[in-house]
Amino acid sequence: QQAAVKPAENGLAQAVAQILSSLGVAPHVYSSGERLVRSPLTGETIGRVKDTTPAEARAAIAEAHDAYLAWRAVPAPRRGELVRLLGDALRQDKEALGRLVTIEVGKIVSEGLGEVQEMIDICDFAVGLSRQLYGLTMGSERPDHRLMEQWHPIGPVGVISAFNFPVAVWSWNAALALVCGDSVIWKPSEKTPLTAIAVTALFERVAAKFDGAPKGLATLLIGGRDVGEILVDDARVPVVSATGSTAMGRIVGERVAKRFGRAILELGGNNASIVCPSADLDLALRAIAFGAMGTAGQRCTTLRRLIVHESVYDKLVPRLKQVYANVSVGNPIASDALVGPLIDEAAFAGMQKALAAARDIGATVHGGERHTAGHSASAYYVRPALVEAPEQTGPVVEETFAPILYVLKYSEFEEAIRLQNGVPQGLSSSIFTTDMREADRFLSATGSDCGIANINMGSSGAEIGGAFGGEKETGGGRESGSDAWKAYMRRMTSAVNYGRAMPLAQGVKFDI
Ligand code: UN1
Repeated sequence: QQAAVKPAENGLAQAVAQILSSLGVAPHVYSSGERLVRSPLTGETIGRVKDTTPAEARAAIAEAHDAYLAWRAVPAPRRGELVRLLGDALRQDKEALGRLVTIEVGKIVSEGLGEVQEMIDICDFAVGLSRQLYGLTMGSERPDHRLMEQWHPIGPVGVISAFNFPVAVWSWNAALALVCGDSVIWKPSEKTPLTAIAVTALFERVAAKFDGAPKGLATLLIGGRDVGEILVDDARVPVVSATGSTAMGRIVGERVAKRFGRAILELGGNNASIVCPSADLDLALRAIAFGAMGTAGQRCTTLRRLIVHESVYDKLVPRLKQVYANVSVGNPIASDALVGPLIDEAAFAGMQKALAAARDIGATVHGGERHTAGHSASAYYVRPALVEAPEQTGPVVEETFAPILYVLKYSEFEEAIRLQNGVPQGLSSSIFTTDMREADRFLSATGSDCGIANINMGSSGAEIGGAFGGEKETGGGRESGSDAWKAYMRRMTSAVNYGRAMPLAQGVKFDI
């Protein structure tokens, strides 16, 4: 895959061309059949890419399958060495790649860099993991028998990623899959192909110098839904890891299940924080601000609901209103604004629709308006919205991928837990309290029903060391740390008879 930029097109396109070439992507001008890539910072076209054709996609999957057949025979620690080198290359190119993330997605500079750091971290994790792909041994019930399990490579892993973490999500999957002995086929969001092309070029540079890395070990499919469907339906791809909306995941999950593949789904979140009477409000305020407004509300872990005890509501909410009214919104490469643009016009329309629905249920909306002064007409900058909602209904139970924080009031702790769990999604959650009973209750079986539950922290910004994902409509998948690697391998259970008799399990007799 090549990225095409007409150098004279505009200043931002020129900057992108420079970054791409520093990352080893040769500029190339297409004359036809191109997909335009735009930057949400200004709405300008920053590149042109060609979609992968169905025939090319099938050929790439075949090549990835061949690559897996060779790669699975390479010892795991040696596979880890390739991932170590990938991490080194990412360290070297962190600035350039982070900047490209900022230009293509609109994240502020430190978040663009943070995303690349997340890639480096998961590479480090995977290198260690390459010597720790442990199976168990069990006591056999039969004399002179050994019972054990091993974990083996499974095949090409399909990765479908969303625009909001255009490179980190690939790395959570790819770094693990590669040490597990799998190849990787990536279908990034059609909104962010340039960062994907850059990362793939960087990987190819590393792999080309690595003795024993087969061609097609990590490949890229560019395009929209039709290209993704080819990946989802291909039985040569035993695992498909998909990040994005619940609507997308429902389709991917069903289609992958139909052919008995394994889907790892990381879908919508409608994450809440509970603020208890004993909370440290200064600390909570900072955590809430980053959780709800960071990444312009476009993380799946973004804080979307705040459940505040009535005794602290009038202390906390006026302070929050002030923060919302004053937070800097703007182009993150032209200023040090903390809130960048929404990804596109559709995201803006979705936000306005949710705010209108909130007014319909009697909510009071603070902020949420578009900032146009000094911005191009095709860039969508908004003031984050703080919405005091009378009850948890309508837009409050939905995920809108924009900076909207719904604030609800509670009086009894049980009610707060009920509200926290009373939405279809189950990704992340948190509680602000200094009461140890409340804190531990929140983490217990009868507390939060989410995949992630934090104490005195926000809902977003998880470290790679833990398993990442959530329950209910979030899809149930786990990626990244802990033992998430097991989803990228097949488990083999083996019994070995080292005796001279042939006892059967469960005491069954069958004497011939
Ligand atoms: C996502 O928004 O898809 O926990 C992932 C976080 C990040 C990952 C977010 N480490 O917010």
